Amino acid sequence: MLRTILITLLAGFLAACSAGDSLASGPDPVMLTVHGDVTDTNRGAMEADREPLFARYDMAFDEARSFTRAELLALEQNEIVVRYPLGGAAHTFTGPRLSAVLGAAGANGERAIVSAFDGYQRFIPVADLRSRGVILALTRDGAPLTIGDYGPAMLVWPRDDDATLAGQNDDDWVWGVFAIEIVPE
Ligand SMILES: Nc1nc2c(c(=O)[nH]1)N[C@H]1C(S)=C(S)[C@@H](COP(=O)(O)O)O[C@H]1N2
Ligand SMILES: [Mo]
Repeated sequence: MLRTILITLLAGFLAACSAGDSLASGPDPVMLTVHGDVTDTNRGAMEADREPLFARYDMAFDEARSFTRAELLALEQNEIVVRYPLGGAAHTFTGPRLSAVLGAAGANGERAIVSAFDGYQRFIPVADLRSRGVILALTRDGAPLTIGDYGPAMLVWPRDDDATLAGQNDDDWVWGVFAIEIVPE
């Protein structure tokens, strides 16, 4: 009994040490920023002089909700098995539902502007993102999405399971997602 307690304490101590903020093992970087009409924020204004990607796409904000990969993985993970690209082979994607991500950000507007590294943007009704079971996929066939393929995150829709989405094209399957702006309409 005592031995178990000591081992538990030691394990906790070691975990606390390795969770430290060293350069080698520090917290993972932010990979998604939700801005615009959001209430549950955790960061301040966009700073154009040190945030050139936001600046490049004119993403100015006074506050926003940022998510690290770990924070996205801490939300409930859902799986969608679906053929992508349209007409292609089925793949298994996992990640949090957009409803959970937008919920965590306290998103209130009507539309979301989903933006990717390459400047590709889609305006998508928030109601669709909340109700359709669409996920912000972080893995495909068990492997993390990577910057260079579809990563770090991609919108994946359950079009093979939901008859009302059947035949949906790939336009709203945004890959390389790094920002979502919530706008009134
Ligand atoms: N980031 C990003 N996502 C994107 C696109 C894109 O150009 N950039 N194109 C969309 C469209 S129109 C299609 S058909 C599919 C496949 O596009 P791809 O051939 O560029 O991969 O990705 C969708 N998601
Ligand atoms: Mo397309």
